[in-house]
Amino acid sequence: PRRVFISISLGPEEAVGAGGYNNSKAWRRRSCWRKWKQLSRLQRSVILFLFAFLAVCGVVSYASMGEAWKSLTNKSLDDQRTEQEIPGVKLANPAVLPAPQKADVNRGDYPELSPQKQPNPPYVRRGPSNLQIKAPQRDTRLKTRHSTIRAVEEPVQTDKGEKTEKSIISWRGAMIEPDQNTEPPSSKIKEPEKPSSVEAEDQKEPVPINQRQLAVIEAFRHAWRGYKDFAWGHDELKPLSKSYSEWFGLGLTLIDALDTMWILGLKEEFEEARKWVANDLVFDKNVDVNLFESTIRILGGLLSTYHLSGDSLFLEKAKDIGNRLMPAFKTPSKIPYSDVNIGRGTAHPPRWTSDSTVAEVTSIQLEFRELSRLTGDEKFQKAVDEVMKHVHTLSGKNDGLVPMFINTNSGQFTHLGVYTLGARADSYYEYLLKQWIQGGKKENELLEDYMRAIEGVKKHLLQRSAPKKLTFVGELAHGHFSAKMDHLVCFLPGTLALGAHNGLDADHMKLAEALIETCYQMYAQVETGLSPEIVHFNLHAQKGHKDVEIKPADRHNLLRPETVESLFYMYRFTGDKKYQDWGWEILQNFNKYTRVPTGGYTSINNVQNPSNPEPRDKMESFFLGETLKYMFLLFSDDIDLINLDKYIFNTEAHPLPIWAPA
Ligand code: DMJ
Repeated sequence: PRRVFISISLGPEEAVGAGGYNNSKAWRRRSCWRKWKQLSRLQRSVILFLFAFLAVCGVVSYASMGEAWKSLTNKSLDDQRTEQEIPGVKLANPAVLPAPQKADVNRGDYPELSPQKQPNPPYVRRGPSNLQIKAPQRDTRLKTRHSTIRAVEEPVQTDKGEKTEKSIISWRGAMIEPDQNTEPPSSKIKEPEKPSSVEAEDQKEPVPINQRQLAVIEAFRHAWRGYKDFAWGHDELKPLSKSYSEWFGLGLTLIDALDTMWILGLKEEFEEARKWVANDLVFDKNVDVNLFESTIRILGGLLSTYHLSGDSLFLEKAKDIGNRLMPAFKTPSKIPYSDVNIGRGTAHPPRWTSDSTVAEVTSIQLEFRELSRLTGDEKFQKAVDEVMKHVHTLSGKNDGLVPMFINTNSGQFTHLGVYTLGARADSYYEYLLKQWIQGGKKENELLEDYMRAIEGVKKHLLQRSAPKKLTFVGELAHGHFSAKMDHLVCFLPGTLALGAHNGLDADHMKLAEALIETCYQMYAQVETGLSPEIVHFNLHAQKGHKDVEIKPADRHNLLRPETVESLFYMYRFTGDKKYQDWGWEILQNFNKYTRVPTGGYTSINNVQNPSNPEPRDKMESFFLGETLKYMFLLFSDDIDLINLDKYIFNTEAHPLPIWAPA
């Protein structure tokens, strides 16, 4: 049935139709209330529920928006603080060198290279001071040194092209940003590591270079001029014939000299050499190279230059040569062959034997271990560690002293019974200690072998000469002592001093002091003031005879570094100026008897004839790589110029970083 509604007007103000539009508050309130009353109970419940729900949502979202706002405010405060506290430092890169890749050989494992951790909180600098992003101080100091050189030697030049404090790298050809990374890790493992130049150094006053250091710079420049004019890009300068000799055909002198130029502050020379490395250094060559020599000179030189300059070009080249040398380890015993064809990827022993030299197979470890740390690829370290572990277990040693040869098939020592600290065994002892230091002093087998060997030296090889009672290291051949000492043995005082500095027996230092005196006498007792290659000591006083005797076949001098190297360590650790004075005498005698006026220095045939030392017409690459570098460092009073608590020198004087503790 249809329902009929009747509308009744009760008053004028309420009569919409009669009174027109009424929008008064009272009317609206009453109208709403009426509408509400007209709703069913269900409708009213739904509306009430919706209101309640919206109210709850409102309260909750208000609370969370407050939190977000608060944290936003805090973040921007943090950012401000960060900018104020470490200007110029990218906080995502604390640049802490990692734990050594292989911390403990005893465990036989290879601890992972952990990627660098994020700092927490972000603005806190972490790690020991020597392992952090490099502060501008070092750049400033290097620049100062460089400026000093220019001030003395050349008219003042403007600093054009030099980098400002904002970059990590100063002028040395390589520009890297504070957060520069090496390339991504190889397929094998982990993050690659940063160069050690990316580190902070304590804020210290720059140490100006002195007159003796300037003399070394002058000598270096003279040598370099000869190399540049007559042998550029070749292995060695022949300064008399104004030509060159080739050994591997890889610009050996240039590569060996790179980090010396960096340390001496020779900007232009470094940049020129860098260009050659970038454009002309090619390892894809059908050429046989000696594994040891190319490791210590080329791989070592490239790695240290990478660390000093931060320029990834050198790391790329180091990886290339490192990979090309790896076929040497493919032998039945895993004791590497002496020679590798770096173009063909084949390796072989010398033609006449399947033996390798003990010093050679045990003195490539610092370099390959560092290459693993930098690339994150453990294969390099694994190969060289295997050699050390194997040699550790071998019989045929005599109180820690090793024979000179080892067979690549059987893995056994050969030619037993001859023991020397000279040629073919020397750097075995040096690298025992240096690997132990490089790895953070944890690899106990290395230390054990080193300590035992030094006891072996004391027991079997030490003697005193007459008349001056010089302590020297002779040789032992099938039970017979020989009073013969190679100049090469003069690395030993420096190594002993380094060990003592790192906490080993104090009597190692005493022995080092005695031996460096002997090495100095090997120069001082000779007519030219330069040491021969080999000396024989007199054991009994004879009228008119000095301590040192020289055989005609041994009286050449190859511009070798070992004595100057040890003088450097001795001065660093004792501060005794006599070591600097001895080095200064030696430099002057090199200048007197081996300097070639048209550029370069030459090895000589006869150190006993000052009027005709018989120049040999060859400048060995280690004269620039080692001898002059150690001279420069010896004359320096700046212990931070290659700090020995941060760097370890390889046997070719290329400094590599000591790994940070875990
Ligand atoms: C260098 O190549 C190295 O120092 C090596 O360990 C021994 N021989 C020369 C320098 O004399």
